[in-house]
Amino acid sequence: MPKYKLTYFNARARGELARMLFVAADKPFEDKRVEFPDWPKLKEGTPQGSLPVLEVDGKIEMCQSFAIARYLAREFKLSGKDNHENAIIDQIIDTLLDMFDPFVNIAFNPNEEEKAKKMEEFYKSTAPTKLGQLENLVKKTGKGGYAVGSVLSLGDLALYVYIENCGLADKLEKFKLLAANRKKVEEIPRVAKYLKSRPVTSF
Ligand SMILES: N[C@@H](CCC(=O)N[C@@H](CS)C(=O)NCC(=O)O)C(=O)O
Repeated sequence: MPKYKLTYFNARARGELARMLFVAADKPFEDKRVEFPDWPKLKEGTPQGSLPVLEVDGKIEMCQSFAIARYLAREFKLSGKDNHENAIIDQIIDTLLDMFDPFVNIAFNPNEEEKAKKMEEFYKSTAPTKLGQLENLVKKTGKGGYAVGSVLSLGDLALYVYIENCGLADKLEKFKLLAANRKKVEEIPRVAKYLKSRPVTSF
């Protein structure tokens, strides 16, 4: 079994999907959480000056959160069963990013007044539009509560993490399939245990 080390900040954000893949697949990994004051001196030693970074057996080192997630999903048999299912998972991921990217831009806006106005607009317009598109994808391709096909995949875990990252986990009343999908993920005993014990962070 390869030795995995995931380095990210002490936050969920772009690191949590890889963590969830390890947990769902029951693969041990070192969960290295860098504190923000320690980051500047580590930054230069990373492949692109950003986190997350994944190391495998101390030899392979890669960055870019979704390259890491797809790599782990392929290793752990959590990608789609064929090219078509993988394309649907990719559509889910890209739709989630269409939602997460504007959310991050707004969340880091230093102008508090503008931030509040744009955040309101995000929850009123961008988020429901994107959630509606995701609900349609799941409706078309998921079975028995799963997002794609009838088994757990990267698609389910990406939905779980990025819906939470955008502060939408408790705003799914109108999106029944997405809500049911969240429940499906939370019901996996290893995941349930992890969700209860993971560090509590604000994002
Ligand atoms: N597209 C990259 C973005 C990576 C990224 O922006 N990471 C942020 C944390 S979420 C980071 O390392 N920020 C610190 C910095 O850029 O110095 C990915 O998905 O991994």
